[in-house]
Amino acid sequence: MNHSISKELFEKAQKLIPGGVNSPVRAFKAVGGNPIFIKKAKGAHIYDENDNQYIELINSWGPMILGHANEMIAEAMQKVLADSWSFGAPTRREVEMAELIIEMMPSIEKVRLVNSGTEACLSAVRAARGYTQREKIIKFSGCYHGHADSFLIAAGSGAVTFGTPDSLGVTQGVANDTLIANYNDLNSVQTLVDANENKIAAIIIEPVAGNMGLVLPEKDFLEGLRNICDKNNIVLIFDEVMTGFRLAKGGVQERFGVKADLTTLGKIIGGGLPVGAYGGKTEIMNCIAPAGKVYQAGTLSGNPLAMSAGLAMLNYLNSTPEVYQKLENIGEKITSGIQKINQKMGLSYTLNAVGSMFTLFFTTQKVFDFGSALQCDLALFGKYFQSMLKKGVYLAPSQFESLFLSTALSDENIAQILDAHERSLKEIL
Ligand code: KE4
Repeated sequence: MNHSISKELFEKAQKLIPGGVNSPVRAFKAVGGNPIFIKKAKGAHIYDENDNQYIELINSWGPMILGHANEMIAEAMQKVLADSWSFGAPTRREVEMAELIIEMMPSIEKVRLVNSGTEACLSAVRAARGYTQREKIIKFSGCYHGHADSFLIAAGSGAVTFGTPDSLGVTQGVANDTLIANYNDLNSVQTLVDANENKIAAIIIEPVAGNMGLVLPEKDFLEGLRNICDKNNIVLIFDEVMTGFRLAKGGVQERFGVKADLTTLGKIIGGGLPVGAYGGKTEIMNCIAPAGKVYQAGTLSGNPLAMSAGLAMLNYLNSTPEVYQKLENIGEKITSGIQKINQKMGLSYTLNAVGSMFTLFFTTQKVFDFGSALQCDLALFGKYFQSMLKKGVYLAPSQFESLFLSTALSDENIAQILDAHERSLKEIL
């Protein structure tokens, strides 16, 4: 494949933009080589600047669940352009969006719209701190909630009392209020809660984790968190930025039957435009200004153009329940096809999957938390990624990411993906 234009653009971009990209994962650092620059996309395909075609398994990291350039969403945006698209004042569409989110996610009684998943998560934590008048939070290693300072924290030496910054520019002062637990390990949570009695405002978690590769909650893990939060008056925040409206109409909470006190949303909610949201119990959300004393604001929050795209997306998902069975079927066809090929080749790589999300881990060990995900052979993953790219299949450029399927994937696309998978394994092993 000729990637000459992407290469040229990347050289220029690196002189103008840090690392040549506007978000680190796009730089292909984890898989080597230069990133490809996307020119356009339609349905299940994306095209780079040299017009190479790829079958798309990232879908903008989740939002394009109906495939690219969906006509219904495009039309919804075109309809409003003539009426202007940003006012910085309340609009009807924001009320409709709030009503729809509350209908689709029953644990959400009140909701605030923002512009990204990061903003949703940092605001939800601030709301929990304001509501409980407590300062510390617990997050889980391997979970990602955006790039707010409080989340860029690793387990520190004083692990039960404070974390340590995981990024330059994050202060120890901030890190002191973030504690790190292990995914699927309730004891690690209980230990932190016992050592910080009445000091923990919130536990924030990806209820199905996608940012260490896909990791599922083990039986009773989420219920266990719910119980710990109820017993200790801690706000349980489910970060459903990836899973909301994807794993079910009501996200993980519907699929697994455990309700959060606050939920954060993003990606699909904007139909591909920048939208995030956080919401939950009325008594917590009423702490948010101007109803309460927790300040949070945003020039483009609830932006009317983004609302038109998001409303078209969510109204479709809300009124077409069969779309979720279609996503399950597509996910099942791809993952069972991969497993069959691996078994035929005598390979037992771990594949974690749920609905339209999955990760093939280059380890034969079970992957149930960040420590086990780190066992993967990252060099081999890099070779696999590049081999699949050459065969026209566009995967997430990191072992520690989930793939996101869309309803636009046809049986023919799936056959092409499986053929590329088999040929790539033969090439790299
Ligand atoms: P944004 O600020 O990127 O919209 O959302 C942050 C976020 C919050 N919570 C979860 C569970 C997320 O997955 C994300 C963002 N996801 C990454 C993919 N791992 C976005 C891709 C990127 O960083 O470029």
